[in-house]
Amino acid sequence: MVMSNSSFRRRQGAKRKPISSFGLILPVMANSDVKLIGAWPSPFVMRPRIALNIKSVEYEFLEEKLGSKSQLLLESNPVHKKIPVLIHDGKPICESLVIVEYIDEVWSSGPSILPSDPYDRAIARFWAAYIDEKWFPAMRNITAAKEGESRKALIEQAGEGMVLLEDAFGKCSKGKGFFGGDQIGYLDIAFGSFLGWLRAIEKLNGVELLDETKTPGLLKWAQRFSSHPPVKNVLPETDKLVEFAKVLAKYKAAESTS
Ligand SMILES: N[C@@H](CCC(=O)N[C@@H](CS)C(=O)NCC(=O)O)C(=O)O
Repeated sequence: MVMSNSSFRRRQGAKRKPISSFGLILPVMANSDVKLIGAWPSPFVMRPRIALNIKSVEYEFLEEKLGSKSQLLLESNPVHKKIPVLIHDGKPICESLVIVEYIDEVWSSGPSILPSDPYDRAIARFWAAYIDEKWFPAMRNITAAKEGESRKALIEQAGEGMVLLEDAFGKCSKGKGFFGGDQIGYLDIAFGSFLGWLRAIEKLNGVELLDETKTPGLLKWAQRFSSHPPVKNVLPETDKLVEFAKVLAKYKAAESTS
């Protein structure tokens, strides 16, 4: 279940000792002010939320509204004007994967997110860039593409990407449950943040991208990732994203005619 913003804020704001996903009581970081500008449906915003949960860092979630940008967002990310933005002790950090790396470096109150080995780190960054630059744009554009050749090509492209990522999963996980091994790591977060939208796009378009025969490892990984404690309250339910996709499509259509 996805928590409402108010219940989320209550939970995050509560004065309690953070408990890690392993049940350990962690020291509270004194006087650390952490805010995240975001919106619940954004896969990019899910990344720092999962990373903060892994590190048991309490934060205030400042939600942007569809169709408008707050003054704080415009001031904090004047270059791209996009979410997410993490504001740590008044200092803004932009770009979701940059934020995840920052969280990993600043807080040691939970397992490491980036692999410790430099080669593994380079490979994880390589696939994260592939996901953002090639795979996600193809997948996202399936819904907007008109029936016919261009839609078919995008579905094929996204499907081929899934097969490449299935292979990457085999190599990165080294037979364990996550790209990061026994724990969810950088690449799990980079790719897993798109799982909600992947399922919504499958449903909206009657296609199967996560598939028993072509991507058996990813299929099991997706179930494992989605039910992992730092993730499960962040990844929205498929139906909620399907409804949001319809609202977004109407909003974009109205915007293009105005
Ligand atoms: N590369 C950026 C992408 C962030 C992004 O595209 N955010 C979207 C929300 S999902 C946004 O803020 N869009 C508003 C806009 O494009 O004006 C990241 O990883 O943070």
